[in-house]
Amino acid sequence: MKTAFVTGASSGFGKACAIKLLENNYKVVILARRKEKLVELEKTYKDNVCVIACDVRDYKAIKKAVDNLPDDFKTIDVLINSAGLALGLGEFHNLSIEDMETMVDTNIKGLLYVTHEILPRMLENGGHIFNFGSVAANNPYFGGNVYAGTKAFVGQFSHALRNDVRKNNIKITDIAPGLCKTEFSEVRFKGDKIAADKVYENTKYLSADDIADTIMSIINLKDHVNINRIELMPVTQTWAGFYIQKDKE
Ligand code: NDP
Ligand code: 8X3
Repeated sequence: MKTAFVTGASSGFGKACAIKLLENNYKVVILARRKEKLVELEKTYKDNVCVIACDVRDYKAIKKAVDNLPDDFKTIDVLINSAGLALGLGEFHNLSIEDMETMVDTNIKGLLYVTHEILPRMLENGGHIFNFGSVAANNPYFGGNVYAGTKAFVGQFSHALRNDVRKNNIKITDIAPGLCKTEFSEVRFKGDKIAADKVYENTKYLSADDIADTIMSIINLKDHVNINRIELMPVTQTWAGFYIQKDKE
């Protein structure tokens, strides 16, 4: 039986991926801050689940949790770095320092902390790391600023890291989704459900299950195939083009 380690497993993509992996006969370590949400999964999948209630921004806690994984969860075959968030959708100069730091600390440093501790467990037998980037990394939009920058980091880090571990049979995939309904917008708009619902109003968006299906099909590719980066959007979503300020002659 293979083992996966999934961050952000209390909601959205992480949760959907954890369930998909469990349904496909994986043991899964599920990590997020909200223990009560993780325990729900544990109730269903019992011994095949190992719960870690932890903040990815806390390096010492991550290291301790990984160092103390139960014996039958110690060798990790698949790491899914899904923990992440956007805060706000306004001008950078109006973004609070706290929100800026939360995005950088979670999306960049948290992902690095987890990867740094899990990667050594893949060096001998190989493995597959999925990092959640975003369409925001390469498609600038108003208010994306810091969030988009963190996701560009994820994309570049994912590519760069491949060079370090090519000899170890470790695959790395930057998965970059577009519009997908999860808790993402509720978090971005700080619990304003009306603003969050507006994002998905009257259109067809991706589901977290679409993303989990995509990851599962990439996992099931032949051993010698690495998908470096996959960007996916609903059919309803395309690009907005350039804006030109017209009152500046
Ligand atoms: P959700 O808000 O539904 O899930 C985010 C998950 O991250 C939750 O499980 C949350 O758990 C966890 N998380 C957040 N902060 C921390 C932290 N400090 N420590 C540990 N866990 C944390 O969003 P999505 O599932 O949609 O997002 C998953 C990833 O995909 C994110 O990186 C996001 O940026 C990216 N993404 C999302 C898109 C979308 O449209 N939904 C599109 C493109 C990329 P808890 O609060 O319990 O800690
Ligand atoms: C989430 C998708 O377009 O809101 O990464 O940035 S978007």
